[in-house]
Amino acid sequence: VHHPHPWNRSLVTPILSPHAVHDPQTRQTIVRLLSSMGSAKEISQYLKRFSQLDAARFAVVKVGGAVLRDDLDALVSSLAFLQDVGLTPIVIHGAGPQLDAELSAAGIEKKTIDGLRVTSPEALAIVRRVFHAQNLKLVEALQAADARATSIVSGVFEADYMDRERFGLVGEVKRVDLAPIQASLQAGSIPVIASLGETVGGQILNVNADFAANELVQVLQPYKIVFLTGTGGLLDADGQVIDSINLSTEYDHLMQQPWIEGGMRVKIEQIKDLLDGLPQASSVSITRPDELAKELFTHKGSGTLVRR
Ligand code: X2W
Repeated sequence: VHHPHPWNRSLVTPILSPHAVHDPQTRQTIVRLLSSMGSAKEISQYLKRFSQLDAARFAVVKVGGAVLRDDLDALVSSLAFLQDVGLTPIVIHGAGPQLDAELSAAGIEKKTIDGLRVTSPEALAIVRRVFHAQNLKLVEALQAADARATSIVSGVFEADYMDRERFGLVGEVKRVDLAPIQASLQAGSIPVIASLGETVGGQILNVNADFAANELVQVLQPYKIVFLTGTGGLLDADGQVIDSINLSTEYDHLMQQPWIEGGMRVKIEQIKDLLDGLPQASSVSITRPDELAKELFTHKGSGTLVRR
């Protein structure tokens, strides 16, 4: 991860959450509703803190393709709930398993290098179609739940070829254009962003959704970064969700543990890189879609909280 886009920062113009719950009575009602999860006092504190942030700085929520496939209802309820309490998360999603299925159905063999999908021109046509379909599926499900959501499948990630020889039509993000996101936030609508990129010349490229989320986060500098996954957190040696990780004190020790496997090691390294570029107050949560509110609004939380 590299963050060489200082010019992008100036694009972040403050917008106060247009639907933020400033009305004390509404706030009370919400707090009462939430209080089964934690104490009213703590929920109220979190709600107040989140409501005071610029709309673009509340939260970036990365949703993996597996969550769209397996847990759409819980995802939609959790995102719609945030909107009900006046908060607008910025959602970016992948489509990994759906791409696997559709490419395989088309007789295209899967090939990845370093976790990235080698993407031929024939594959790209399917990648685009699948990304659009998954994006629309989430947006429509949100709208069916009376939430406002905006489909964004282009115009955010200016990309360049990662390495055309090795990966084909795979992109590396060079610049993030926040205009489509800002427009959505201004309308109090949840931006739902697909991780497709395009070159200056207009070539669409396949971008890994975690990479795209990281680039978006570097530009937006949000307070919360949430990765929604089926496993609901980072797992320890016994397959139990790790409650929290404080990178400044635990990183070296953690990375020496023999039980940390390759995939998990990479994930922790990525999160460290991500947090290194953010204000001290920002933190990363990895949790399940149905536990999002609990993670955001209670001290106890849910899933794995990573700070530095
Ligand atoms: C990814 C994009 C989808 C993705 C791919 O083709 O699978 C590259 O590998 P998840 O569900 O978030 O993993 N792109 C270049 O990242 O989806």
